[in-house]
Amino acid sequence: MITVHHLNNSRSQRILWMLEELEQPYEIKCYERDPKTMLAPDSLRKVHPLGKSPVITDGDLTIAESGVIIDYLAHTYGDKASLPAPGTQQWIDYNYWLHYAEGSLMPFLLLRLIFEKVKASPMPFFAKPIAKGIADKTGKQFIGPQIKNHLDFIEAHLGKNEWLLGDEISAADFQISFPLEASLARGIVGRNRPNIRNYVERYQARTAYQRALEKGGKYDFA
Ligand SMILES: N[C@@H](CCC(=O)N[C@@H](CS)C(=O)NCC(=O)O)C(=O)O
Repeated sequence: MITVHHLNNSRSQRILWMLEELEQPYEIKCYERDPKTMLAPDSLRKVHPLGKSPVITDGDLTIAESGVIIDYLAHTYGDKASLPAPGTQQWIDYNYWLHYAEGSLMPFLLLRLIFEKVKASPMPFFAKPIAKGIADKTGKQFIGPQIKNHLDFIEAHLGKNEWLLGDEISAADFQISFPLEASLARGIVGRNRPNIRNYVERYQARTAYQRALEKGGKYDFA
């Protein structure tokens, strides 16, 4: 039996969505973020030394990193016929989007979140304008343009493709859901991105997505 070690408001929501799409039985073990630090509880380290979510166990296997989990589930429980053959452009595109979400897009969203937190953190009054100045400058000159570059790219891609890999939903769509949902929730994706908005709305309306939401508990990004 697959066990999903699920942290509230986190990337593990996309694993629940995938398992619901696959109609694969699984159980959920829930973990709650510390409301102050937002970190996962130490008990998650018993499953994997980094103590991050998602992690799944399946029999003797312990699998961390959402890209690896999604790829494992697609190959183990998915429709093998729909998986792209190694060496083809489809296979490269599948792997590209699977790695892209965590490897290229998430780091800039995380940087933005960190600098926003720095600005809002309590600090001596004389340090506040300095911290705000550094955060604003970094945001304007580096992080903001990088995020715009990525969102322009995704917006253009979704203008030409219903799903990331074309006409059919695939594992790559589960993987990109978290950064897009976090971007929408934080107002980073605005009204000027109709393709991203429609794409997210389209998959969030799927019954499997709705079932995953019910099972996963609190998730602020849907
Ligand atoms: N690249 C990893 C990131 C895992 C990760 O950082 N997960 C966050 C939740 S979205 C987490 O566990 N945060 C709690 C913590 O760092 O203590 C993946 O995609 O699985």
